[in-house]
Amino acid sequence: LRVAFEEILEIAAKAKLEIVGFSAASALTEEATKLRIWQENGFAADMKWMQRDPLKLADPLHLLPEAKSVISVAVAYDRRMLPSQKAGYGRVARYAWGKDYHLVLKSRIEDFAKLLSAEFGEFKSRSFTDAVPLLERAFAKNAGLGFIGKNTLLIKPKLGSFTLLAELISDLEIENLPIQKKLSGCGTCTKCIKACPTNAIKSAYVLDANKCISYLSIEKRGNLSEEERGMLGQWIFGCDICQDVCPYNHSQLKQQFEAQIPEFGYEFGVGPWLSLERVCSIANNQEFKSNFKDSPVIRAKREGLIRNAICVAVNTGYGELKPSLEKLSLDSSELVRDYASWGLGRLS
Ligand code: B12
Ligand code: SF4
Ligand code: SF4
Repeated sequence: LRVAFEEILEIAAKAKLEIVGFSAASALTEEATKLRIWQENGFAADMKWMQRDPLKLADPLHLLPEAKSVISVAVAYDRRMLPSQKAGYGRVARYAWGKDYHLVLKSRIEDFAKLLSAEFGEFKSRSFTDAVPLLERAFAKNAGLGFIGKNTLLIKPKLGSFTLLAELISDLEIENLPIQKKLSGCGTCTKCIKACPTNAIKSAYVLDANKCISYLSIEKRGNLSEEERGMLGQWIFGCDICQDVCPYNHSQLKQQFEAQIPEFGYEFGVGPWLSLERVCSIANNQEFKSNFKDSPVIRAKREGLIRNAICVAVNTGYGELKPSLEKLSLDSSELVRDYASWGLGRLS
């Protein structure tokens, strides 16, 4: 099925998707090589899904053999000024302030696909956001949505990097594609590399996940070393430091919430700060799931989030958490018990 890109843009606008670009559904061999080097350096840490064959991660045909195009979409999330820090709270990265994007953005893309098929007839497609074995940023960059910054994030001039990516891979052949404008990049700036408190950005464009607070607080299961516990600082879930310092994001911080997807506003989720007491009072996995079923925070699991909360309490000297830690030292989870005892020791 052949369709002109202008027609797709019109339908995307109806689906309330404004930042949309197109690229061919073919393997990105150069990117696959960079990914292989990254894997060989051990920078994927324990993320099994990032240790897959690089040629697969760089090739959308593995996801849809009939694919002809990748429609990439970027959506801004909550860019309001950060409300000031409260004692006894851990900081949450912006992308996780509101409702879970895996739910909201995925269904937006699916609605978009339905509108397309209502207009053009049936076609083969699959939609994804984040949870996909594909180099989403590389495809978004090739689709003209932005450039890759030295912090490895996709940056769109005039919008910054506080965006989430999604894509519709389909057998639509997209015609009349405009010639892409050459985007400016980072230039001589190295602010993100210098600001990263754990030196996780090894060199421009290369991130070692083992050292990234986002990895440690969200993806890493089980125990953290003594050093890693300190590395979390005040972050209970994710980290925004290498984006907060980026000049492309500065003019983007707003007083008012103006996002395409209202559910990304912090009123729809856990917000910028999570109470350490609240996290430590979650009695079991079921209660954890019902508390966070609509939030990206669910990814950390109960044990992980309590572990992080105790680290934040220790890192910020929040002794008021001790009564909760007393209770947790009798918890059914060994990891939680260990962290509770460690926290009690450190806060005494
Ligand atoms: C694994 C993963 C992580 C890991 C590893 C991050 C990383 N940089 O690789 C961890 C858990 C640390 C992580 C953290 C975050 N993540 Co994440 N993550 C992913 C995931 C699943 C895969 C990323 C990936 O492919 N990594 C592998 C490396 C090799 O890829 P890469 O860094 O893009 O490498 C390319 C370039 O850097 C370049 N390159 C590599 N080496 C070299 C060398 C030179 C010299 C040059 C020029 C280029 C170059 O080529 C590579 C191949 O294209 C994607 C979703 C997806 N399926 O793509 C989301 C994704 C990248 N994450 C996202 C987000 C929001 C985050 C966080 C901001 C969340 C937070 N606030 O805590 C942080 C940001 C940390 C950071 N600075 O990157 C968004 C980013 C949106 C955007 N605007 O870019 C994505 C796209 C999810 C989504 N659908 O929106 N994430
Ligand atoms: S997310 Fe935080 S820890 Fe990870 S690279 Fe950026 S500043 Fe460093
Ligand atoms: S802080 Fe500077 S170097 Fe880092 S991504 Fe932004 S512009 Fe690029």
